[in-house]
Amino acid sequence: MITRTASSLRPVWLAVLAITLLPGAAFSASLEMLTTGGCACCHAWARHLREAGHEVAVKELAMGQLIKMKLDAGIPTALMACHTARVEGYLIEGHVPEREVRRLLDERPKALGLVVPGMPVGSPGMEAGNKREPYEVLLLKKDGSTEIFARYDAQSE
Ligand SMILES: [Cu+2]
Repeated sequence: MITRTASSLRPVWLAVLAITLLPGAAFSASLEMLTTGGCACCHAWARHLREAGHEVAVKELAMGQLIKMKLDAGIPTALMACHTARVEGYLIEGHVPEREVRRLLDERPKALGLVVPGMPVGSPGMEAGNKREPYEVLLLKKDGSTEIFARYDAQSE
């Protein structure tokens, strides 16, 4: 009787242990990435998100449509990058590292989303060996202003 009780409790105990040891391991977001056809670095960024456990649906638009969508969404021209993703009411513009997307969804600030303007060498999807130019991840507010959300230093070799 005692043996039977112990063995029936074991799966529960293991599940509790797994949850305790792996916080956030089950976190998986569903993104939609809007891009133009043939954008290799956009797809490389999508792969970076998928490798971290997220789902990324890809929708290809004509360049004009994509830019119109960005403008309509409130992304200033100066901050635009190659692709725009949507996730849980936020916009992710450009090569934003997955850890910042995760932090955004964790902290849920009042904002349009995150932006990495242009396409910095060494950002996720823009890998070039171990080289990285310094870049910032910006939190884009609804009024068009930005705040530094994260900073990535230069790296060489
Ligand atoms: Cu790109």
